[in-house]
Amino acid sequence: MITLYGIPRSRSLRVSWTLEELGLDWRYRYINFAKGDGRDPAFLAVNPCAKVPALVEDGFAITESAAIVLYLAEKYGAGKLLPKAGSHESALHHKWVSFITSELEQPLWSIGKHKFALPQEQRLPEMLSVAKWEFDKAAAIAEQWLPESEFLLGDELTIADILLGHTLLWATRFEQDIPPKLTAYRDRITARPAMAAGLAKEEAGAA
Ligand SMILES: N[C@@H](CCC(=O)N[C@@H](CS)C(=O)NCC(=O)O)C(=O)O
Repeated sequence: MITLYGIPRSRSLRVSWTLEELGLDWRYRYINFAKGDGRDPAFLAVNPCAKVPALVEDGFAITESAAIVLYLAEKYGAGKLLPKAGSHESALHHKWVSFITSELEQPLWSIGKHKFALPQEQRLPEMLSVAKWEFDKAAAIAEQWLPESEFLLGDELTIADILLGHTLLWATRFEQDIPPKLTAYRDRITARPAMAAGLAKEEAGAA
């Protein structure tokens, strides 16, 4: 049995979306930080960092959104969602995953943290312009790298698309402009039924 611990629209959406793309059976556990779920010893045993997403599969716990979705694709993808290991496409896939989770996501998350996520006394308004400058630079590079194909690695959806699609959704949520090709890509990728299905299951679990 697979259990996903998450919060709707957080990085757990990367995982619920992947689970749905793979057609897996899974259950959801909403972590309500406001109600103290983050301090629940049972949750801390799953993720001592007290963050979401976390996934438990038959007693095996794994955390870090990118690691979770890569693991799921390797184990259950049967050739879907990942290029062949050792191929040039796989090298490019690794490049995108690193770029998305470091260069693009981190400045964006700094904006989120200093706008709303950190405790009030830890927020620094001056961080916002620095993080925006860094995010805009990374978004311009992604715009330049974006291929003409439907997906990042050609004609098939990969994990990198799920990570980039989710990160670009966050950009919109955090009120950051993104360049035109990336905007069209975001709209196309996030219109996938599997993303809607993952989000709907998380929202129902949180209701
Ligand atoms: N690098 C981690 C980041 C996890 C993370 O920061 N999750 C946020 C929600 S998207 C969280 O749980 N924040 C709660 C907190 O920091 O207290 C990943 O990709 O899974």
